[in-house]
Amino acid sequence: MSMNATISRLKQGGGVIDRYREFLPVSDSTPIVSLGEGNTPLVYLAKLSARVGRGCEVFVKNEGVNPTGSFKDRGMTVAVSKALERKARALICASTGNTSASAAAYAARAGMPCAVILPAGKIASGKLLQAFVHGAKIIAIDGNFDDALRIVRELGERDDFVIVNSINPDRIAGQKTAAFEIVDLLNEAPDFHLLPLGNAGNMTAYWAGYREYRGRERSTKLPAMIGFQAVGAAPIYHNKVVEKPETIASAIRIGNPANWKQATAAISESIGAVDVVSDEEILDAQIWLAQNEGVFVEPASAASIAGLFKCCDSKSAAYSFQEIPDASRIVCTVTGHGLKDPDVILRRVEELKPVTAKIDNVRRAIGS
Ligand code: AN7
Repeated sequence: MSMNATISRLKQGGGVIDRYREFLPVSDSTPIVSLGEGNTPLVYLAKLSARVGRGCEVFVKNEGVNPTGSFKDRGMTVAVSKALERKARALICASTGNTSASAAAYAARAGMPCAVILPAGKIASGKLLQAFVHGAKIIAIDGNFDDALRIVRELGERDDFVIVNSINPDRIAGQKTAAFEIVDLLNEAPDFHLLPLGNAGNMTAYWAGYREYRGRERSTKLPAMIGFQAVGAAPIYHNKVVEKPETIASAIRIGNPANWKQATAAISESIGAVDVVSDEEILDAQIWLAQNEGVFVEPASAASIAGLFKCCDSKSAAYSFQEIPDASRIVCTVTGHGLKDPDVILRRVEELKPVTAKIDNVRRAIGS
Protein backbone atom coordinates (compact mmCIF):
# COMPACT_ATOMS: atom_id res chain seq x y z
CA MET A 1 0.00 0.00 0.00
CA SER A 2 1.32 3.50 -0.82
CA MET A 3 2.06 5.92 2.03
CA ASN A 4 -0.84 8.15 0.93
CA ALA A 5 -3.27 5.23 1.05
CA THR A 6 -1.98 4.26 4.51
CA ILE A 7 -2.41 7.79 5.84
CA SER A 8 -5.88 8.08 4.38
CA ARG A 9 -6.86 4.78 6.08
CA LEU A 10 -5.39 5.99 9.37
CA LYS A 11 -7.42 9.19 9.08
CA GLN A 12 -10.51 6.97 8.85
CA GLY A 13 -9.50 5.34 12.14
CA GLY A 14 -8.40 2.02 10.65
CA GLY A 15 -11.14 0.13 12.51
CA VAL A 16 -13.97 -2.23 11.63
CA ILE A 17 -15.62 0.09 9.09
CA ASP A 18 -12.35 0.31 7.22
CA ARG A 19 -11.94 -3.46 7.16
CA TYR A 20 -15.55 -4.60 6.66
CA ARG A 21 -17.11 -1.66 4.82
CA GLU A 22 -18.98 -3.81 2.26
CA PHE A 23 -20.90 -5.55 5.09
CA LEU A 24 -21.84 -2.36 6.93
CA PRO A 25 -24.53 0.30 6.37
CA VAL A 26 -22.10 3.05 5.34
CA SER A 27 -21.47 4.89 2.08
CA ASP A 28 -18.67 7.09 0.74
CA SER A 29 -20.43 10.11 2.22
CA THR A 30 -20.61 8.66 5.77
CA PRO A 31 -18.14 10.50 8.03
CA ILE A 32 -16.20 7.75 9.83
CA VAL A 33 -15.81 8.03 13.60
CA SER A 34 -13.35 5.34 14.64
CA LEU A 35 -10.72 4.64 17.29
CA GLY A 36 -9.17 1.66 15.52
CA GLU A 37 -11.51 -0.86 17.16
CA GLY A 38 -11.65 -4.56 16.32
CA ASN A 39 -8.91 -6.91 15.13
CA THR A 40 -8.80 -8.25 18.69
CA PRO A 41 -6.71 -11.31 19.60
CA LEU A 42 -8.12 -14.81 19.27
CA VAL A 43 -6.13 -16.48 22.03
CA TYR A 44 -5.67 -20.27 22.09
CA LEU A 45 -6.11 -21.67 25.60
CA ALA A 46 -4.14 -24.90 26.03
CA LYS A 47 -5.28 -25.61 29.57
CA LEU A 48 -8.98 -25.10 28.84
CA SER A 49 -8.62 -27.21 25.69
CA ALA A 50 -7.15 -30.02 27.79
CA ARG A 51 -10.03 -29.63 30.24
CA VAL A 52 -12.56 -30.18 27.44
CA GLY A 53 -10.45 -33.07 26.10
CA ARG A 54 -11.08 -35.19 22.96
CA GLY A 55 -8.68 -33.04 20.95
CA CYS A 56 -10.96 -30.00 21.22
CA GLU A 57 -9.54 -26.51 20.80
CA VAL A 58 -10.69 -23.58 22.93
CA PHE A 59 -10.05 -19.94 22.03
CA VAL A 60 -11.04 -16.68 23.67
CA LYS A 61 -11.90 -13.68 21.53
CA ASN A 62 -10.43 -11.00 23.77
CA GLU A 63 -12.69 -8.00 23.29
CA GLY A 64 -11.23 -6.25 26.33
CA VAL A 65 -8.43 -5.13 24.01
CA ASN A 66 -10.73 -2.70 22.14
CA PRO A 67 -10.07 1.08 22.51
CA THR A 68 -12.42 1.58 25.46
CA GLY A 69 -11.89 -1.95 26.75
CA SER A 70 -15.06 -3.70 25.56
CA PHE A 71 -16.83 -5.14 22.50
CA LYS A 72 -19.21 -2.17 22.46
CA ASP A 73 -16.68 -0.17 20.38
CA ARG A 74 -17.38 -2.30 17.27
CA GLY A 75 -21.01 -1.22 17.29
CA MET A 76 -20.36 2.30 18.52
CA THR A 77 -18.13 3.24 15.57
CA VAL A 78 -21.02 2.43 13.20
CA ALA A 79 -23.78 3.95 15.36
CA VAL A 80 -21.91 7.23 15.94
CA SER A 81 -20.75 7.53 12.32
CA LYS A 82 -24.38 7.12 11.17
CA ALA A 83 -25.64 9.58 13.79
CA LEU A 84 -23.11 12.15 12.56
CA GLU A 85 -24.14 11.50 8.95
CA ARG A 86 -27.78 12.15 9.94
CA LYS A 87 -26.68 15.35 11.73
CA ALA A 88 -28.17 14.16 15.02
CA ARG A 89 -28.22 16.74 17.82
CA ALA A 90 -27.02 14.43 20.58
CA LEU A 91 -26.48 10.82 21.59
CA ILE A 92 -28.14 9.04 24.48
CA CYS A 93 -27.92 5.60 26.07
CA ALA A 94 -28.88 3.61 29.12
CA SER A 95 -26.05 1.48 30.39
CA THR A 96 -24.70 -0.96 32.90
CA GLY A 97 -21.37 0.75 32.19
CA ASN A 98 -19.58 -0.33 29.03
CA THR A 99 -22.04 1.17 26.55
CA SER A 100 -21.72 4.51 28.34
CA ALA A 101 -17.91 4.35 28.32
CA SER A 102 -17.86 3.59 24.61
CA ALA A 103 -20.59 6.09 23.67
CA ALA A 104 -18.79 8.83 25.62
CA ALA A 105 -15.48 8.20 23.84
CA TYR A 106 -16.93 8.04 20.31
CA ALA A 107 -19.16 11.06 20.99
CA ALA A 108 -16.08 13.02 22.09
CA ARG A 109 -14.32 12.06 18.87
CA ALA A 110 -17.37 13.04 16.81
CA GLY A 111 -17.77 16.33 18.68
CA MET A 112 -21.32 15.42 19.71
CA PRO A 113 -22.92 15.81 23.13
CA CYS A 114 -23.75 12.54 24.86
CA ALA A 115 -26.04 11.76 27.80
CA VAL A 116 -25.72 8.48 29.67
CA ILE A 117 -28.48 7.21 32.00
CA LEU A 118 -27.08 4.84 34.61
CA PRO A 119 -28.39 2.86 37.58
CA ALA A 120 -27.00 4.76 40.59
CA GLY A 121 -24.34 2.89 42.55
CA LYS A 122 -24.29 -0.08 40.16
CA ILE A 123 -21.64 0.92 37.64
CA ALA A 124 -18.11 -0.49 37.93
CA SER A 125 -15.70 2.29 38.87
CA GLY A 126 -13.51 2.11 35.75
CA LYS A 127 -16.51 2.46 33.43
CA LEU A 128 -17.93 5.43 35.33
CA LEU A 129 -14.50 7.06 35.17
CA GLN A 130 -14.45 6.55 31.41
CA ALA A 131 -17.85 8.17 30.85
CA PHE A 132 -16.72 11.07 33.02
CA VAL A 133 -13.31 11.62 31.47
CA HIS A 134 -14.75 11.66 27.94
CA GLY A 135 -17.16 14.38 29.00
CA ALA A 136 -20.54 12.66 28.82
CA LYS A 137 -23.45 14.12 30.76
CA ILE A 138 -23.94 11.48 33.45
CA ILE A 139 -27.40 10.99 34.94
CA ALA A 140 -27.58 8.40 37.73
CA ILE A 141 -31.14 7.22 38.34
CA ASP A 142 -32.64 5.65 41.37
CA GLY A 143 -33.56 2.50 39.44
CA ASN A 144 -32.00 -0.37 37.49
CA PHE A 145 -30.82 -0.70 33.87
CA ASP A 146 -34.28 -1.71 32.66
CA ASP A 147 -35.77 1.50 34.11
CA ALA A 148 -33.00 3.50 32.44
CA LEU A 149 -33.64 1.92 29.04
CA ARG A 150 -37.38 2.57 29.31
CA ILE A 151 -36.70 6.28 29.88
CA VAL A 152 -34.15 6.39 27.06
CA ARG A 153 -36.63 4.82 24.62
CA GLU A 154 -39.15 7.56 25.49
CA LEU A 155 -36.59 10.34 25.13
CA GLY A 156 -35.52 8.89 21.79
CA GLU A 157 -39.09 9.13 20.52
CA ARG A 158 -39.75 12.66 21.76
CA ASP A 159 -36.46 14.49 21.36
CA ASP A 160 -33.86 14.33 18.62
CA PHE A 161 -31.49 12.11 20.54
CA VAL A 162 -30.03 9.15 18.71
CA ILE A 163 -30.18 6.08 20.97
CA VAL A 164 -26.91 4.14 20.86
CA ASN A 165 -28.06 1.10 22.81
CA SER A 166 -28.23 -2.23 20.97
CA ILE A 167 -31.84 -1.48 19.94
CA ASN A 168 -30.07 0.68 17.32
CA PRO A 169 -29.47 -1.66 14.31
CA ASP A 170 -26.21 0.14 13.48
CA ARG A 171 -24.78 -1.18 16.77
CA ILE A 172 -25.65 -4.77 15.84
CA ALA A 173 -24.21 -4.28 12.34
CA GLY A 174 -20.86 -3.18 13.75
CA GLN A 175 -20.72 -5.97 16.31
CA LYS A 176 -21.17 -8.60 13.56
CA THR A 177 -17.55 -7.94 12.61
CA ALA A 178 -16.32 -10.00 15.57
CA ALA A 179 -17.80 -13.12 13.94
CA PHE A 180 -16.20 -12.12 10.62
CA GLU A 181 -12.78 -11.83 12.25
CA ILE A 182 -13.08 -15.29 13.82
CA VAL A 183 -14.05 -16.93 10.51
CA ASP A 184 -11.40 -15.00 8.59
CA LEU A 185 -8.73 -16.30 10.96
CA LEU A 186 -9.93 -19.91 11.29
CA ASN A 187 -11.06 -20.14 7.65
CA GLU A 188 -14.24 -21.68 9.00
CA ALA A 189 -16.82 -21.01 11.71
CA PRO A 190 -16.19 -22.66 15.09
CA ASP A 191 -18.48 -25.48 16.27
CA PHE A 192 -19.51 -23.73 19.48
CA HIS A 193 -19.66 -20.07 20.43
CA LEU A 194 -20.06 -19.22 24.11
CA LEU A 195 -20.79 -15.73 25.42
CA PRO A 196 -22.41 -13.82 28.28
CA LEU A 197 -25.99 -12.60 27.77
CA GLY A 198 -27.21 -9.24 29.03
CA ASN A 199 -29.40 -7.42 26.54
CA ALA A 200 -28.38 -10.15 24.09
CA GLY A 201 -27.27 -7.65 21.45
CA ASN A 202 -23.95 -9.42 21.11
CA MET A 203 -25.51 -12.86 20.66
CA THR A 204 -27.81 -11.30 18.02
CA ALA A 205 -24.83 -9.70 16.26
CA TYR A 206 -22.60 -12.80 16.24
CA TRP A 207 -25.42 -14.94 14.89
CA ALA A 208 -26.13 -12.41 12.13
CA GLY A 209 -22.40 -12.26 11.31
CA TYR A 210 -21.96 -16.03 11.13
CA ARG A 211 -25.05 -16.39 8.92
CA GLU A 212 -23.99 -13.58 6.61
CA TYR A 213 -20.53 -15.07 6.16
CA ARG A 214 -21.91 -18.51 5.45
CA GLY A 215 -24.25 -16.89 2.91
CA ARG A 216 -21.13 -15.52 1.19
CA GLU A 217 -19.51 -18.97 1.38
CA ARG A 218 -16.75 -17.82 3.70
CA SER A 219 -17.66 -20.77 5.94
CA THR A 220 -19.49 -24.06 5.45
CA LYS A 221 -21.11 -24.32 8.88
CA LEU A 222 -22.62 -22.33 11.74
CA PRO A 223 -21.73 -22.62 15.43
CA ALA A 224 -24.13 -23.64 18.19
CA MET A 225 -24.68 -20.41 20.13
CA ILE A 226 -24.56 -20.91 23.91
CA GLY A 227 -25.36 -17.94 26.15
CA PHE A 228 -24.82 -17.56 29.90
CA GLN A 229 -26.72 -15.39 32.35
CA ALA A 230 -26.03 -14.83 36.03
CA VAL A 231 -28.27 -16.85 38.36
CA GLY A 232 -29.84 -13.67 39.80
CA ALA A 233 -30.38 -12.02 36.40
CA ALA A 234 -31.60 -14.80 34.11
CA PRO A 235 -34.78 -13.69 32.30
CA ILE A 236 -34.02 -15.59 29.08
CA TYR A 237 -33.18 -18.78 30.96
CA HIS A 238 -36.43 -18.59 32.97
CA ASN A 239 -38.40 -17.09 30.07
CA LYS A 240 -39.69 -14.44 32.47
CA VAL A 241 -38.86 -10.79 33.19
CA VAL A 242 -36.78 -10.43 36.37
CA GLU A 243 -38.04 -7.36 38.25
CA LYS A 244 -35.04 -7.01 40.57
CA PRO A 245 -31.99 -8.52 38.86
CA GLU A 246 -28.92 -8.99 41.08
CA THR A 247 -25.40 -10.17 40.31
CA ILE A 248 -21.80 -9.24 41.06
CA ALA A 249 -21.36 -9.11 37.26
CA SER A 250 -22.92 -5.64 37.06
CA ALA A 251 -22.56 -5.48 33.24
CA ILE A 252 -25.22 -8.18 32.86
CA ARG A 253 -27.49 -7.07 35.71
CA ILE A 254 -30.45 -6.89 33.32
CA GLY A 255 -33.97 -8.23 33.89
CA ASN A 256 -35.70 -7.44 30.60
CA PRO A 257 -33.27 -7.83 27.68
CA ALA A 258 -33.78 -5.57 24.67
CA ASN A 259 -32.89 -8.30 22.15
CA TRP A 260 -34.71 -11.12 23.90
CA LYS A 261 -36.58 -12.47 20.83
CA GLN A 262 -33.50 -12.33 18.62
CA ALA A 263 -31.46 -14.25 21.20
CA THR A 264 -34.12 -16.93 21.56
CA ALA A 265 -34.18 -17.27 17.76
CA ALA A 266 -30.36 -17.52 17.56
CA ILE A 267 -30.33 -20.19 20.26
CA SER A 268 -33.04 -22.30 18.66
CA GLU A 269 -31.88 -21.88 15.03
CA SER A 270 -28.30 -22.76 15.97
CA ILE A 271 -29.38 -25.68 18.20
CA GLY A 272 -27.59 -23.93 21.04
CA ALA A 273 -28.61 -23.29 24.63
CA VAL A 274 -28.96 -20.78 27.42
CA ASP A 275 -27.72 -21.55 30.91
CA VAL A 276 -26.98 -19.83 34.21
CA VAL A 277 -23.80 -19.47 36.27
CA SER A 278 -23.60 -18.32 39.89
CA ASP A 279 -21.67 -15.26 41.08
CA GLU A 280 -19.23 -17.60 42.80
CA GLU A 281 -18.64 -19.55 39.59
CA ILE A 282 -18.15 -16.26 37.72
CA LEU A 283 -15.52 -14.93 40.16
CA ASP A 284 -13.74 -18.29 40.27
CA ALA A 285 -13.58 -18.37 36.46
CA GLN A 286 -12.29 -14.78 36.38
CA ILE A 287 -9.40 -15.66 38.72
CA TRP A 288 -8.79 -18.99 36.94
CA LEU A 289 -8.42 -17.26 33.58
CA ALA A 290 -6.15 -14.55 35.00
CA GLN A 291 -3.90 -17.02 36.85
CA ASN A 292 -3.78 -19.85 34.32
CA GLU A 293 -3.94 -18.14 30.96
CA GLY A 294 -2.85 -14.55 31.67
CA VAL A 295 -6.12 -13.04 30.46
CA PHE A 296 -7.78 -10.56 32.86
CA VAL A 297 -11.46 -10.00 32.13
CA GLU A 298 -14.31 -8.37 33.99
CA PRO A 299 -16.80 -10.58 35.87
CA ALA A 300 -19.53 -10.50 33.17
CA SER A 301 -16.98 -11.72 30.63
CA ALA A 302 -15.93 -14.56 32.90
CA ALA A 303 -19.51 -15.88 32.63
CA SER A 304 -18.57 -17.49 29.30
CA ILE A 305 -15.61 -19.26 30.94
CA ALA A 306 -17.68 -20.28 33.97
CA GLY A 307 -20.20 -21.55 31.43
CA LEU A 308 -17.57 -23.62 29.65
CA PHE A 309 -16.61 -25.26 32.96
CA LYS A 310 -20.27 -26.01 33.59
CA CYS A 311 -20.68 -27.58 30.13
CA CYS A 312 -17.66 -29.81 30.88
CA ASP A 313 -18.39 -30.75 34.48
CA SER A 314 -22.00 -30.43 35.48
CA LYS A 315 -24.75 -32.96 34.90
CA SER A 316 -27.28 -30.12 35.21
CA ALA A 317 -25.74 -28.10 32.34
CA ALA A 318 -28.15 -27.04 29.61
CA TYR A 319 -25.49 -28.17 27.10
CA SER A 320 -23.16 -31.02 27.96
CA PHE A 321 -19.68 -31.21 26.44
CA GLN A 322 -19.26 -34.76 27.70
CA GLU A 323 -20.36 -36.18 24.34
CA ILE A 324 -18.83 -33.37 22.27
CA PRO A 325 -17.49 -34.51 18.85
CA ASP A 326 -13.71 -35.02 18.75
CA ALA A 327 -11.63 -32.00 17.71
CA SER A 328 -14.49 -29.52 18.12
CA ARG A 329 -13.54 -25.85 18.03
CA ILE A 330 -14.95 -23.66 20.78
CA VAL A 331 -14.74 -19.86 20.89
CA CYS A 332 -15.63 -17.97 24.08
CA THR A 333 -16.06 -14.22 23.79
CA VAL A 334 -14.62 -12.36 26.74
CA THR A 335 -16.37 -9.05 26.41
CA GLY A 336 -14.59 -6.51 28.64
CA HIS A 337 -11.26 -5.78 30.34
CA GLY A 338 -10.72 -6.73 33.98
CA LEU A 339 -9.35 -3.31 34.95
CA LYS A 340 -12.78 -1.76 34.43
CA ASP A 341 -14.18 -3.43 37.52
CA PRO A 342 -11.37 -3.69 40.08
CA ASP A 343 -13.34 -3.33 43.32
CA VAL A 344 -13.87 -6.98 44.31
CA ILE A 345 -10.22 -7.81 43.70
CA LEU A 346 -8.97 -4.55 45.26
CA ARG A 347 -10.49 -5.63 48.55
CA ARG A 348 -8.15 -8.63 48.52
CA VAL A 349 -5.13 -6.57 47.38
CA GLU A 350 -5.65 -4.16 50.27
CA GLU A 351 -5.03 -7.01 52.73
CA LEU A 352 -1.35 -6.98 51.70
CA LYS A 353 0.85 -5.83 54.59
CA PRO A 354 4.14 -3.99 53.99
CA VAL A 355 7.39 -5.78 54.89
CA THR A 356 10.43 -4.12 56.51
CA ALA A 357 12.88 -3.01 53.80
CA LYS A 358 15.47 -5.68 54.60
CA ILE A 359 16.57 -8.47 52.28
CA ASP A 360 15.91 -11.27 54.78
CA ASN A 361 12.37 -10.10 55.47
CA VAL A 362 11.67 -9.78 51.74
CA ARG A 363 13.10 -13.25 51.08
CA ARG A 364 10.95 -14.71 53.85
CA ALA A 365 7.88 -12.92 52.46
CA ILE A 366 8.55 -14.38 48.98
CA GLY A 367 8.64 -17.76 50.66
CA SER A 368 11.88 -18.98 49.08
C1 AN7 B 1 -18.66 -6.77 29.62
O1 AN7 B 1 -23.09 -1.45 28.81
O2 AN7 B 1 -25.62 -3.74 28.45
O3 AN7 B 1 -25.90 -9.30 25.79
O4 AN7 B 1 -25.22 -1.15 28.99
O5 AN7 B 1 -20.69 -4.84 29.28
O6 AN7 B 1 -24.97 -7.65 24.16
O7 AN7 B 1 -26.03 -6.87 26.28
C2 AN7 B 1 -23.34 -4.21 28.67
C3 AN7 B 1 -23.39 -5.53 28.40
C4 AN7 B 1 -21.49 -8.70 28.35
C5 AN7 B 1 -23.78 -8.26 27.67
N1 AN7 B 1 -20.29 -8.35 28.82
O8 AN7 B 1 -23.87 -8.02 26.30
C6 AN7 B 1 -24.24 -1.89 28.82
C7 AN7 B 1 -24.48 -3.33 28.63
C8 AN7 B 1 -20.02 -7.08 29.13
C9 AN7 B 1 -21.00 -6.09 28.98
C10 AN7 B 1 -22.50 -7.78 28.20
C11 AN7 B 1 -22.28 -6.46 28.53
P1 AN7 B 1 -25.28 -7.95 25.57
